[in-house]
Amino acid sequence: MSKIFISCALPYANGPCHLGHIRSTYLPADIYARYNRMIGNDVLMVCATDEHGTPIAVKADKENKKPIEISKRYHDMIVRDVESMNISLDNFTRTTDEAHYNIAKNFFKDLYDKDLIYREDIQQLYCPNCKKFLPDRYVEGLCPVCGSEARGDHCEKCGKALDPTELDEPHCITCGTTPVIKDTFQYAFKLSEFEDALKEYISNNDNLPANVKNYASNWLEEGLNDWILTRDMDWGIPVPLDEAKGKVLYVWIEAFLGYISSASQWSKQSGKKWEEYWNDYVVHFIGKDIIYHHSIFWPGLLKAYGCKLPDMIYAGEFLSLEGEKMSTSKNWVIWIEDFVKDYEPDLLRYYLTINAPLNKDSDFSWDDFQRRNNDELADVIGNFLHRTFVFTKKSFESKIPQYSNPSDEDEEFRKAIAELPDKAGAYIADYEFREALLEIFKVAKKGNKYFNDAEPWKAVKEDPQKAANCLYLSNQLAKTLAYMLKPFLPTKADRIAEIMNLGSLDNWNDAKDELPTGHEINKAKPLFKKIEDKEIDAQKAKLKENLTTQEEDNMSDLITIDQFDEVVIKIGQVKEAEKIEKSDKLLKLQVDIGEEKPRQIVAGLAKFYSPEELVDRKVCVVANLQPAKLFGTLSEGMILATGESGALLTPDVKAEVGERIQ
Ligand code: B3M
Ligand code: ZN
Repeated sequence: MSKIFISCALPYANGPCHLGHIRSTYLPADIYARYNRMIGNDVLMVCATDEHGTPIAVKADKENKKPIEISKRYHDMIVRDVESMNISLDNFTRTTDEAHYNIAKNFFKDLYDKDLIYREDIQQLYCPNCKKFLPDRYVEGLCPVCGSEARGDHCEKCGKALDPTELDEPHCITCGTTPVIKDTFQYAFKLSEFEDALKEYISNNDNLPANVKNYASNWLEEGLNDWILTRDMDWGIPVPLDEAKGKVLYVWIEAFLGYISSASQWSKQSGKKWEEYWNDYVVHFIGKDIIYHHSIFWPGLLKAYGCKLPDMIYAGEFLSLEGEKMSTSKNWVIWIEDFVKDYEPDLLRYYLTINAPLNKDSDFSWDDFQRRNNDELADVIGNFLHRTFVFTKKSFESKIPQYSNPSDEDEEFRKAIAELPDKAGAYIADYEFREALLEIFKVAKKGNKYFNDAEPWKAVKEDPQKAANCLYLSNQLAKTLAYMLKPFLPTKADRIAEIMNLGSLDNWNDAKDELPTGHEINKAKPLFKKIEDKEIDAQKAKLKENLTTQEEDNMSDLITIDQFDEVVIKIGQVKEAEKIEKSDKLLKLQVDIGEEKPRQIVAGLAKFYSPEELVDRKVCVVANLQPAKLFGTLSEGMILATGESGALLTPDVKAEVGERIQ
């Protein structure tokens, strides 16, 4: 028996789960974990939400909330989504957990004390308008390697991990300003010292799949730079050094340690040692966009710490949706929450597994989902099971009949059933989940053909032993299918087990024992049903509708005249102006826009104008903005001014107060 440490990449707690998360990471990890438990291996499967870093901080800024409020909200949603898909994690924690903070700080200290982390004066991007450093996702621009649009920390297109200063045409994501370069200091990890060790790890590890090996060796050929491990930010784990006030650990270094903190939390609860699992066999399931981090940074850190390196890194390729790249910002996405409202999770688990091998890109399309559900799950697997159960009840009093004087066809079919557990198991053990499911499907298809050819409904009168043999074997296959489907479709497999009185399906090899003659089964209800065209049409329409509303906001930089028309800009005149206490940016203005009462508007003009300078000035006012409170003061509009210099837009003298700009 082996002990196996399985991890799923830590989802950022800045959004719920969609189909892509499930396909690339959770589902393959779950299939692998369930299978291994069934063959008697001792599995520890962990994950956590990744709650620091700019993705969450940026979202919090946008929503005017604290980062922890954002991460808690999405942590809860992610737990809900993962549970709804029946992902059998042994522990799921958070990187904001106190124990995680301690593990991360100690890890940093360990490397620092070994002189593997050093202080370095560096230059970083700084937004002169927002007056802050722009780490990672606070900046976007063009990837220096492939030229696509990229975030400051990473290019999604080519997968390269980036430093924001490398970006071409960078801009601050908060205000759009082109950042300047400013001096600061950070702490760097001597990654370059591990270049040879990493080369050896990647080239000598035959287990690593081709995509991981190829990416990693290409990057290694370019040579490794040291890796900056800290950031000037508030949100994160403080760097555990007195001289490093205001600095936090870079989210990636501590996110990796989330695997460890989740496992150690589990150890505390279970009394078992997670280290035994790590030291035996470790597999990380990740998406292909983070191969760089897992094949280079993480093994580098582990080497430095003096720990065993992962045995396997399995990287799922991308999932597109209806032939287009998924995009959460464009809402071109199917959320798990929505999916499981309409369909059982097993149907999705089936589709995402059978549709393409994990190491190839795959596409989710509603038509294809319907086709596979109807033609494969319902027509082949469901139909085979149902006719077997119904016929057993009808003609054999719900008992497994006797098998004797088998024909060649019977024996050939019996052999195919007997061979299935080892064949499918070997594929799963090799991370070839689709191949395993195809093998299972193939035998189910064979079962249908065998049943048709044997015509037990006729044979039961003309040649009762032939019918008995047919139902004996069909029930054996039904039983085998229950076991084989368990890692893939756990709920449906349990339903088959209930119908057949199999008990719990926790031992893969029990599939090999034939059910004895006389074993009684229960009345069956159909396990799979067909999905109608009109449902699929509705799903497709919903997807498009969601996109179009979002599309107007996000898809293009151009707006229509109608969209422009939604913004009501009026000529106003400042009647009163005063400073807002404790703010060096804001002024409180009373502006006449031709309405009964002047509007109170809070404007970020204090740096550029004194209150006196503004009184009586004519200005342009966005009049239909939702009121908001700034520094506790109500603001009922916006004064137009330029970003950097704060220059007011003032109309020509002839403009009348209250006139609309159009
Ligand atoms: N939080 C998610 C991602 O980039 C990132 C993974 C961390 S795994 C240690 O997909
Ligand atoms: Zn800015």
